Amino acid sequence: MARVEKPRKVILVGDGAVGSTFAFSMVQQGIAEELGIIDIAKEHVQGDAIDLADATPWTYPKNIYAADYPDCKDADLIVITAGAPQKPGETRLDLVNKNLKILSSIVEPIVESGFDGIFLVVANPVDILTHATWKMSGFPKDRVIGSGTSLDTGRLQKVIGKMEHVDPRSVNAYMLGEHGDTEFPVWSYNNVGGVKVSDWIKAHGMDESKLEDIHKEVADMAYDIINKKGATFYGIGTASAMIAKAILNDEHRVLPLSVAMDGQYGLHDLHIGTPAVVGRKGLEQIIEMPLSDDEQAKMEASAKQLKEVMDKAFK
Ligand code: 6V0
Repeated sequence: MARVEKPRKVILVGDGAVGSTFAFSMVQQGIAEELGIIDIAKEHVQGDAIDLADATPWTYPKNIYAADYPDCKDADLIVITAGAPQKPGETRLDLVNKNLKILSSIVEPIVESGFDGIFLVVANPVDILTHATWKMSGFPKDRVIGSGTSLDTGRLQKVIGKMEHVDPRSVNAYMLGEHGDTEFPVWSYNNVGGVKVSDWIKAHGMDESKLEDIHKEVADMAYDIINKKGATFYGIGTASAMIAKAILNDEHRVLPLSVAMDGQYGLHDLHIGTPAVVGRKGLEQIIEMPLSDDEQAKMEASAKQLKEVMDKAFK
């Protein structure tokens, strides 16, 4: 008799701009067989579930529905995109108090449902909300992951790829640290085909300040988009679907995620962006990148900033 696999079940909490783009990306790529959506805007979710299911005749069959917290019980993955987004002029860290309140109203009923899978946190400030999800849920560290610097790393690959005229997927580069203003590119590593970006720049007659320009362009990209159109969602919607796929398909893929520090980079008691290996069990390995002294100082400064905000917010 043919073996019938259990459908991969994802519950999305937060059906706003980021959540619905994530859901659409899941549908387009055929990731998971079942997708339940939860939001306080219940009627909107009902409409969105029907609208998303309308895409399945041309994509992949999927059971998409408006869910409620008891549906989380047997989910494999819960993706949290519920929370206020940045307004023009606001930083991600400015969102901490309102989004921690929203988060606690979500994590509690999920845990009560008997959920025993993996949390993927996307709402901002993502490093702090991931840490808070881990604390509130009482889950082991390997089953609470944040999207970290995935989007920022993708933006960096895009900018370097454009400059060097190569496919961004061929750019080996990372932004690490906080998903926010203190994030930094790892120039001691970032390369295309083994040629460091810093060497490529020199070979093309540019000076080191070009690296700073790239860093600034990447770090400011969200602000630029928010000023122009009010929100950012295609990049993170696609990046978070890719993380979901890596987890559900047991890819053992290395991605720049927000994970619990346990001495890596000399850091403890926080979640921050670093390369990590994910698969069906969640976080499988944390990779501590060799950093230059300057990059190590930036990682520490980024962690310090997160801790300061956390200490105030968790009081
Ligand atoms: P949005 O479009 O306002 O959507 C937020 C959704 O959350 C809305 O549908 C709300 O109804 C819902 N919501 C609010 N409270 C609750 C609750 N208690 N329970 C369930 N649902 C609730 O915001 P958008 O989708 O643009 O952004 C969502 C979050 O993602 C924000 O915190 C952003 O800052 C964050 N982003 C994270 C990124 C990353 O790289 N990690 C990138 C971009 C945005």
